[in-house]
Amino acid sequence: MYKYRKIIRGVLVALLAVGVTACGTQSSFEESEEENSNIIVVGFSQPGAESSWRVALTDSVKENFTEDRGYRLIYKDARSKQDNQIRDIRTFIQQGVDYIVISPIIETGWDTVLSEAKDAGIPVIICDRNVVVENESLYKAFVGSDFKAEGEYAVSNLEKLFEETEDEDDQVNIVHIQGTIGSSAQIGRTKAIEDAVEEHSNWNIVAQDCGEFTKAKGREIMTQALEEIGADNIDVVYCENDEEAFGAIEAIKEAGASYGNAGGIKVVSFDAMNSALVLCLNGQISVEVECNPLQGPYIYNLISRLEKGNAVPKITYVHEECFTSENLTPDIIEKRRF
Ligand code: GYE
Repeated sequence: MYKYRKIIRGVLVALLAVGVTACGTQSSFEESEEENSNIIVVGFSQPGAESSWRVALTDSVKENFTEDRGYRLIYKDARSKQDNQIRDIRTFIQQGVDYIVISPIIETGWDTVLSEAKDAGIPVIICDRNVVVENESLYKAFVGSDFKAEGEYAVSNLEKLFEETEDEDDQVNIVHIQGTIGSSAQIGRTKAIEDAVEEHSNWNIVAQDCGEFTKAKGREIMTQALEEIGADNIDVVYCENDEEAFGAIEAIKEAGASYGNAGGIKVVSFDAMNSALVLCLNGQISVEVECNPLQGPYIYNLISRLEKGNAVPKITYVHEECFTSENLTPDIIEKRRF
């Protein structure tokens, strides 16, 4: 079906070319028809630009779907609203793109628009965060992170940091700054810390609020926690991304409290962007769980395979690691591309 659309578009573009170059030779017409019918159009819908992680994902996709490689990428930013994202996807369907790539803001609410894409014969790739739909045939493949595994990495490193405090009287008080509620990244990372609190009788979540994956919100939540609970009663701030961690650190500094491996509040964060790894190496952030935004090559690989008519795996998890000042080196940071 989408092949058919592509040929129609190629012919339309070629006819336009003929109109413009009515005096041109037959061979130039054939060339332009050939050229245009081979271009593969990909619509890429991002939920917003709330973090530098997301900007890195956008860049990675743009770098891979270039005209040189025979692609045209149409990029849309939904400015942090699911309604906008659904509207963007509908625009892609009307434009008759060949593929739709979506990083869904939250997991639910996609059944209708994905059915519309399926009815139009447009294959959909879900990237970064996942969707929960009634019928999984509504999308071809998912490529992104295993967020529960990321959370578990963070928890096992927290356990190491507090292994001497298994004593019931020694409480581990955690301020939990969540990401966008309902996004896969929030759901997996939250589940891991909530499960760990259940398992450790001396671990407590003393404050929990949504930081929307932004620095401003992270700072606001931490400022309030410091005021209401007091720095001496906070052992950990578990931030669901680096932006929130940067905001929380600003709030701690402002309150004149101490943090980091040397003493004070331990900061746990996700993404492991270059600038956050610098803070991890010098002990200001105690645990950094990597979330890999360089997903463009994976998506490119999936679409190339679909183009050849090959089957693709339903789920592809990107490679991710966990860093502390013990396994981090300046060399790793230098080589970091995000
Ligand atoms: O951790 C955060 C971003 O969905 C994995 O979204 C992504 C998250 C990432 O804004 O920085």
